[in-house]
Amino acid sequence: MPKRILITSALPYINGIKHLGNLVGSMLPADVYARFERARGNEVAFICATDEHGTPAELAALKEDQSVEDYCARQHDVQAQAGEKFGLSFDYFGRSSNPTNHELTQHFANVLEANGLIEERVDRQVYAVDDARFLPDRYVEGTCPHCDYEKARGDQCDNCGRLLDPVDLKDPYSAVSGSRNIEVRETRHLYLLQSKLQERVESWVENQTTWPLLTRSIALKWMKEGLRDRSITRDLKWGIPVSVDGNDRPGFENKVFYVWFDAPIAYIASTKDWAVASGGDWESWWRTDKGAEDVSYVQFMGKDNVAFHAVSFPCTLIGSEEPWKTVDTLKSLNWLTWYGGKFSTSEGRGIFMDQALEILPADYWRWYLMANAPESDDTSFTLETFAATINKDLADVLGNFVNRITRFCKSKFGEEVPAGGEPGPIEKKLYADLDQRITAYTEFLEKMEFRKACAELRAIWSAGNEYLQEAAPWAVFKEDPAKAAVSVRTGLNLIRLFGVLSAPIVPFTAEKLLAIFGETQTAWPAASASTLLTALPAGQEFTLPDVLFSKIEEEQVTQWKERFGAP
Ligand code: B3M
Ligand code: ZN
Repeated sequence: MPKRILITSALPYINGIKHLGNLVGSMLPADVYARFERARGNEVAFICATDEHGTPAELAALKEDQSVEDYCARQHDVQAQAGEKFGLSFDYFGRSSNPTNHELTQHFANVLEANGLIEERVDRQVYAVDDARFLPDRYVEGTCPHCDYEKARGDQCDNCGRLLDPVDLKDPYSAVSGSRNIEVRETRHLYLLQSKLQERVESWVENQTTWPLLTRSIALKWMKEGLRDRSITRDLKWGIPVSVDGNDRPGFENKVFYVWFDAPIAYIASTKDWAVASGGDWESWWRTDKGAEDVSYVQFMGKDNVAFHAVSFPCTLIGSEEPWKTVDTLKSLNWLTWYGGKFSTSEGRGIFMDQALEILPADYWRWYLMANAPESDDTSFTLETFAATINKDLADVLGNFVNRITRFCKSKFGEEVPAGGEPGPIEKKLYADLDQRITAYTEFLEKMEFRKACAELRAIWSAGNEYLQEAAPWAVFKEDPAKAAVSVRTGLNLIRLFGVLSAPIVPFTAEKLLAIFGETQTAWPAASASTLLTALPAGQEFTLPDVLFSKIEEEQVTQWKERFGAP
């Protein structure tokens, strides 16, 4: 029976194209997992979207002199295209600003209120007299009360990393106009009474025994500190209105929901948009009364997003008292750093998705990023280790193997799988080795331990090289052509098997490997290596592939270091 697997990646924020750190933090591992589960014959819904509300969107639009609507529409397309070029196989890449998300967000707010979980409270907020507006979150900057950094933003200090309340900033000024004519004024907001949900959410978290350690410990820490009521509205124009026609809430005409309230709801809304566009049934993925009870739901995200997914979003879902599907497995990743420092969208530091593809094909990045995924710790990206990894793993090991065997076959047997001979002891040794490794590789992917999975895949490629080295068909060909035929046939079958196994991680390369034999898509191997490596029949034609990977030269590294401002 195929399983039904719902996969969501944290929604990339709309303010500009994402860097490699964002990519490996959620979208890429989610894609690898989605591709793997599809290959195993499972039914997958892989959903993502741009996260479009909040102050960073408005500020970015302002900077580019565009309306926020136009800015978001354009940036959505830019991100959708970059994702496609990276091979991110979303079933749907939606937008949190879509009407469906407006409806669902308002729906949740209404039911939460009906359940006694929402309350109006009067807040003190930073107000810019000259701008005639409140300055929530990033609209206000000033000096950090903890470390005296002078450009701290209202919601967070980039220097010491602490979360801030805008009213605590020293010497505040407006990020919009620079005005220092600032007051603190009273304003009404909606509060979600998370404190009332403490028991229900805590027992739900405690039941999540399959969550990885990192996730679980973050969630339990929040539980221990006690859930605090949080404001879910902001004094902004861009966003999902609180007050809508026919449902007027006096005093909330110029307010919208807080971006972190509506963004996770966009997972549901985007699934719905997808279903509407493709004729599917979204409720069977999200409503446990409509079939979702047997869905396995996996979320991918960077570690800074865990609290929102392990606590806040569950508060919304559980507090609604409606039968919504909640997450089963929450895979969170640490940071990828740029030479030990921060990748930064606002400061343009590091390599961004579009730039990466300008210099090398997607699979080079996909391989390096997944093989070095920041799973157990933060991991430093450097162009030097990147080049070394590509040259060794992709060019020397995988590329060279394919090149060598196909060219040798062509020169001695022609462009078809050679006949003759029977597998002997070295083949049997290879089968046994691969049986073990394929099982391990499959298990690592299943458990989403990507670094280990990549190490195993690399070992599988190497096993091919070692086999060829030992069988040495070029040396035995003269005396025993049948024996050479066996190793060449095995080698060609290995290429095909590499194609199947590598597909979740380096899909474009996998496609090329399979195309050598005129194949396109193959299911995850269920058989043992002895069957897998005798799958291509003698006489089967193949096409000589172009060189799969070119090595990265030292001058290129030097050039890129300069271009991307590497230290
Ligand atoms: N947009 C991640 C970020 O930009 C945030 C994720 C939302 S997931 C619902 O840091
Ligand atoms: Zn600080």
